[in-house]
Amino acid sequence: MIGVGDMVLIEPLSEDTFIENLRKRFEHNEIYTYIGSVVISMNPYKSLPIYTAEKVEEYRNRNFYELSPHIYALADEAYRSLRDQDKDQCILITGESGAGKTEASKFVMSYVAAVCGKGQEVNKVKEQLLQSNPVLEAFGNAKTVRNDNSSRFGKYMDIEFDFKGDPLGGVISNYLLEKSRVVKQPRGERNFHIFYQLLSGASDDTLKKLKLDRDFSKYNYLSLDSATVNGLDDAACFRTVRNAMQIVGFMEDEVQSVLELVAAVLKLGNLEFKPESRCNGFDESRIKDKNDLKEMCELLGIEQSVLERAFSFRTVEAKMEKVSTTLNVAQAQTKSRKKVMGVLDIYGFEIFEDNSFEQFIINYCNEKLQQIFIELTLREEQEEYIREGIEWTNIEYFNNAIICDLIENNKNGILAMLDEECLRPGTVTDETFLDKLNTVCAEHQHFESRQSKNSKFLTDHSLPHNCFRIQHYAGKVLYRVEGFVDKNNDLLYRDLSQAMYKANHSLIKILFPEGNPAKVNLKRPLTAGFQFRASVGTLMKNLLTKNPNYIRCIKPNDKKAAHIFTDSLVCHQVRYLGLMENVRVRRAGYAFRQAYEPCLERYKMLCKQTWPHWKGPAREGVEVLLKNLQVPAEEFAYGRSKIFIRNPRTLFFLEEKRRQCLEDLATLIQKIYRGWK
Ligand code: AOV
Ligand code: MG
Repeated sequence: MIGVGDMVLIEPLSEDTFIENLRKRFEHNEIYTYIGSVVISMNPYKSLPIYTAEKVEEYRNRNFYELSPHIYALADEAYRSLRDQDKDQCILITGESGAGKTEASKFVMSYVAAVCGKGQEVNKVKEQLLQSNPVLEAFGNAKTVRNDNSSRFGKYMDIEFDFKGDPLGGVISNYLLEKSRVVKQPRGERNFHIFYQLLSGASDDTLKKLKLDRDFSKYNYLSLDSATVNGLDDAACFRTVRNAMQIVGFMEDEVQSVLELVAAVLKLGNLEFKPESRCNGFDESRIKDKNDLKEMCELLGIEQSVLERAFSFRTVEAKMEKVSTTLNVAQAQTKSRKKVMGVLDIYGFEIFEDNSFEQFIINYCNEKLQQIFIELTLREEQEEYIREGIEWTNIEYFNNAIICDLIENNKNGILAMLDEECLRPGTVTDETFLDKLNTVCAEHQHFESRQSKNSKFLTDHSLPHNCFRIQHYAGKVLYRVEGFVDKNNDLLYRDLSQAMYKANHSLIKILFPEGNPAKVNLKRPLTAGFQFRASVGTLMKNLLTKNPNYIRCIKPNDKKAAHIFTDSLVCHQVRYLGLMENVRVRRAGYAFRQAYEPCLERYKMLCKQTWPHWKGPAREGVEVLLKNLQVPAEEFAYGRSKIFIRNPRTLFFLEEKRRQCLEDLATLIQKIYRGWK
């Protein structure tokens, strides 16, 4: 073992030894390290031979601490608890942009797919689950300065299993795609992968049908300074995506419709408008060069005059709706309760030079996830010891609940204020929103102590005039308010959606249901911020009903490079992720706990006094059992309703004894059986 596999065992424990251990392991390609049951994952930025079929076999059905740390051990543990103990699981993957979350989520999924169920029908389901990834990444990931394959949407996938642990299908929910990227990308970044993939990888024939040119420079929406990404073969990716779409279940004509839509978006980006004054005093815009418009209309089956009219009074962006995909394939056995494993892979915390509404939403989402970790791992664990009457010295940690509250509070949270501003009659601009924010937060700051949430809203006179700054758990971020109001309103003018609804194109019709004149809805659509807050709230509630498994991803350097370990960068992440506190809570505590009854039930065969039946209270039975097995007294503590075991090794010892006992029993039965024959 290189260094220490479980940070809980590190001696002496300090930030330095912690980081030194990570570094040592990283240098030897040991990218996984435990803190108890939490897996720390360092991004190696190179492919390692540790995800082979042999590795899968090695980790399959083994106890968590038996082998060296690996993401497969976590996946195996989660899958077995789901299958054998009927506990729904969730895999929570966190870390900043580029730390390796998406890769981790795919390793978990492929491991689970490799070990669960067999047979033709089941294999088909597995393939569909796995192949959803390339499709989603093509349309939802893009190169950013932080990550060449950055997720620009949040993804939560529930994989459903039957009572035997065979996969039934999956439900994917997507969270707020960064759609503004379609129209504009920051310097050094790209649009969504699919655009480049299509132009590079489609056959000449397909491109001709789509009225497209292979040359990126023909399209305004495709940034030129970074159109290709090192080591990324867009053409090959296109073939993978096409194939994946087929496996996931898109019919050939549906694939065609999707590609037509992609082509139409590129054409839309080329439309230029020139203002024209009319005699009635209104400004009207006219489209300069009509060829792109014509081709776009042909692709989408829209009458050119209809679209032109819709465009004439206002220029707006095309809207991409939030979609939720259901991949429910095998419908067999659905009567019995489904078991569920949720895998959450969101966009990681990010700080850019220029941060807008999108970063605000992304970072808010990360705050919420950190909150779950704090609640379940730091707070609840400590509270449980107190509840169970186990002696305990409290461990201090930073609780980011105040930052979440600053953003999401119903009354005076930033999102609520933004909504209020968006709904207010009169002239509403990004500046009026910022004024309001500053006034309200400054007022509170005046009255409340520095400990309040408003101390996380940083005001000082050095701020550029159109910005506000928040002290997030992972660092200070300066947000520029420009576009906040528009992006939150997320309005698509009705004349446009109605024009799109008239299209003779099945996909477009589905995408613009609000354009159906029969369904004119005069209610104001919900704001983007409101919808996001609500869906994140629902997600958090959902996650809290499941047994959490944590993967904490760490980025070793800022250069997307292998072999570089930047101490200061790693240290910063270790701090804000609360990993030191995590070790301290874990060390001071007990690695394993179980209610007395199931514990006695599982191990009672190891002791004559408790086998086959123990008549007294379960707690006393467990006491007798452990004494009998000569487990040292400092290894366990008796809580009110649970037994606490300090060291994982003790648990192995019990498990090993149990296994032997079962084996002996099996041999005995065989002997008796043979004797009969
Ligand atoms: P992220 O999901 O955490 O960022 P990714 O999972 O996309 O980050 O990882 C970024 C890149 O790091 C990948 O494209 C790989 O090149 C490399 N990488 C990560 N993990 C591994 C691994 N285990 N083995 C080899 N290479 C790896 V973001 O989506 O931007 O928050 O929003
Ligand atoms: Mg990602």
